[in-house]
Amino acid sequence: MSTPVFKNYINGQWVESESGQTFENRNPANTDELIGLFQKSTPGDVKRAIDAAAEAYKSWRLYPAPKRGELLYKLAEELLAHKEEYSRDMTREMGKAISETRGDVQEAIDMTYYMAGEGRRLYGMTTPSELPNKFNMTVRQPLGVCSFITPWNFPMAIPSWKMMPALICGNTVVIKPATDTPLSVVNLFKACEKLGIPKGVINLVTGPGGPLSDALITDDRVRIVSFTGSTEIGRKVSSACAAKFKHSCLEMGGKNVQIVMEDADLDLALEGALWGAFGTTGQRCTATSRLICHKSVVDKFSKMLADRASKIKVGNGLEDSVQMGPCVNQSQLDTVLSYIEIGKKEGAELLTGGKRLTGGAYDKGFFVQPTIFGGVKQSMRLWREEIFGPVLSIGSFDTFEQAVEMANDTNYGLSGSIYTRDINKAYAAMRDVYTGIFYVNAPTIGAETHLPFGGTKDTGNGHREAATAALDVYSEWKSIYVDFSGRIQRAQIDNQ
Ligand code: UN1
Repeated sequence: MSTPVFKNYINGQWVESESGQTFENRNPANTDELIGLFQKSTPGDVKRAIDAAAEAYKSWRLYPAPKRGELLYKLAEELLAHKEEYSRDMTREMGKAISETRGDVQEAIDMTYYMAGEGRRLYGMTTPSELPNKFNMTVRQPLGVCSFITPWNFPMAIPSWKMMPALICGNTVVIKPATDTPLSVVNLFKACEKLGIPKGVINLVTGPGGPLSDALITDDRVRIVSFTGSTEIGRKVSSACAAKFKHSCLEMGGKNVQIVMEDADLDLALEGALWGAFGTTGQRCTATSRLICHKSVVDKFSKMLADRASKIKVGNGLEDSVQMGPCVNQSQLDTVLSYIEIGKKEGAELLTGGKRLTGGAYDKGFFVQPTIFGGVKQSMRLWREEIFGPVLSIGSFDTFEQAVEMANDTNYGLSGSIYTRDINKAYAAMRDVYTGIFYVNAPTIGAETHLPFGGTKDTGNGHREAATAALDVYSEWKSIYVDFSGRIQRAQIDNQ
């Protein structure tokens, strides 16, 4: 069978890059499997995509929002109809278990339905004027062209978190998906293509970051850049946007903690920790990376965890019984293995895992064992740095106050969780752990699309994705004053 070649989508057409070059997308569970060739685009391709988006914006912003919502509603139906196919493609290009890629596509569907409904809301306010015979209101206005640089860990969900609110607000879009997972965004665009979204409203350009990302950020016509990825790259995006006063919406790293109190239901906390730490091979911004236990239960709980983690079935995510897929690529695997070495050198105790999986089919993919370190101290790199892989670090505490101090002892602030039966401690933790997302008796992963998603400190830049919070990212307030008095009235001066 010949290898499929996928194109860019610019101004309503599937087109090749002007470079005439492509790059390979291979299955991380079996690198012999070539999924397809994708366009290795150039800044010139990006410029054409922005040209199209800028032109389409002129009429899309005037297209009634409820009608934009109808298109999104149809898109959600289309995604639903193709859910299984898109999920299988996603597992092939990204590696996570099929049950999880179904969840990823479902998250895109949920977001699309949700934003479709917003087409009939997009509420502003009316408020009294301080002057007689004058009417005041606020309306949301779109920004213009939006650039999206999206990650590989949620290949369809995260692009949809950005695209759907942007579209419903009346913006146009250029998206550059991660090089490891372009097929899922191609699938999203294929679904869009059938619905009659006007040409130029959505545009897709594939290829490695660097010059492409620069072109997406620096073009004067781009009003906002939304990026999900590492804090290191996010910092560069932020500075480049700041130089031109563009908006940026950044979702970056995490070092999420699960707190296990002495009164916790340990069986429940165990299921939460396993799912939080090893779901998606630990490659979620929300993954449980640190687990802190009351000292009276830490030994028992660590043993329970190590025992269960060692039994997790690792393999090709398309097999139903597989619970954990591979790392997404060689460099991610290398990072994980290097942190395992760092952990050992720092003196943490390796409780389970710690090795690359080899032999048979494992040799063709980027598989690593679910890994747990005990005795992790706050000074260690294992505690402080985001690993983005299936490595869990366990520490212990004496008092609740110490647990909160430890939970907050990180540069990041995305998600956190507490397992306890003590309602007072649960409420205190809800208030005092400084994150954008917090769970009680549930793992650190699993955010729903109608609540704001994002984090504090180095995780974000104050914005939130999803929910109505996303509308605040993709629209700007306009305050409108209508004076029907027929005379000049001067605010703050003659309002008698
Ligand atoms: C991410 O890891 O970047 O809350 C997104 C969750 C998912 C989204 C994670 N719904 O774990």
